[in-house]
Amino acid sequence: MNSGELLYEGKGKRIFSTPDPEQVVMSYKDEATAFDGAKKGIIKDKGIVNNRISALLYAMLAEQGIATHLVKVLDERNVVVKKLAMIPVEVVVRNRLAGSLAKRLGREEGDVLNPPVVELFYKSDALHDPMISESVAVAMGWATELQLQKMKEQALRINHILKEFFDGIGIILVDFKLEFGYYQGQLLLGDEITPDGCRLWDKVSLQKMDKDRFRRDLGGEEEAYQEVARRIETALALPQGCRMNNAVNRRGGLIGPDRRYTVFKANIYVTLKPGVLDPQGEAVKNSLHVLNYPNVEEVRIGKYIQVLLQGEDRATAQRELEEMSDKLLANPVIEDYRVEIVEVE
Ligand code: AIR
Repeated sequence: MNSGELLYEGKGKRIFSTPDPEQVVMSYKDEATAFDGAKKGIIKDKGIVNNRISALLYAMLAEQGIATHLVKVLDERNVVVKKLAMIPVEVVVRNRLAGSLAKRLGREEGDVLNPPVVELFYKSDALHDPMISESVAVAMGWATELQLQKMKEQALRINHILKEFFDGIGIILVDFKLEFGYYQGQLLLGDEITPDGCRLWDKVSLQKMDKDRFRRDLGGEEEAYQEVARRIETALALPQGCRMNNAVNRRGGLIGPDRRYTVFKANIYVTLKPGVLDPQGEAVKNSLHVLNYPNVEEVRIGKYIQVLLQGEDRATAQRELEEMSDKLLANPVIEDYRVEIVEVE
């Protein structure tokens, strides 16, 4: 699938070059690792499911004003992203006590952390991603104080958005890890947000729906990841497994696996045919006269309809919109309509 050069291979993804030096392809693998690579395995179709989950969440975050590296989904395992200069600092946000923090404090998992905790880790498998302070990151030249402040701010905003979203699909967002990088001077959210890098607990049963199932040999990781994807897709009203159609990404126009879609925004103006009586217009005209606008000669009232639709090309979209107008949006016996595609995203 990838014709580009392999630039980097991580534990969960490969990065390939594209003809555009500013962009790369991120390719999700089924391989699962834990404990910084010490434990290895395969979670069937994890790459496909993670691609779906991450692209949907990033598209949602983008809609809420979070700048991310996502450009477009290529196919079921591959996305095009902006090529970032990565900051080797992992930002972890925690809403509940779990994982390494629970261990550090010698406590059971589960307590609510209020306000949420933000922690920084140095991204290094060899060193097992040690926790670092901000001043270490600054002194080592990994990030400036200002950059770290922006990263933490973004991380908390992302937490706010995701926590609420997951809550709505019956999932507790316990904690998660983010990575950031720079692109043309701009701080962007990079990497992925998937059950590989989040702790997700079912709100009712408190069952784990994330990589802890694999880390702790609980089994059922494949089903758990699928269930997370299913709930996200249901919440975003997407046909399941449709692999991100455009409904979620008005900004970037996500692309499905086998067909290329664009989102078209259309304005449809429906007006009465000349000569057709317009009682509503007449009434408004009379009222305007009463309000002391005696120079109004005629008022004719129409409808303005906005439609967002996805289509393979503009001509097809135009044809479909005209069909819709004929069938439903206008009454062709007494009304004219004009379809105007104003924006192609
Ligand atoms: N994480 C951190 N480094 C790699 C990953 N995947 C994620 C974990 C967990 C959160 O960061 O998946 O959701 C906190 O991890 P920990 O081990 O510090 O408790």
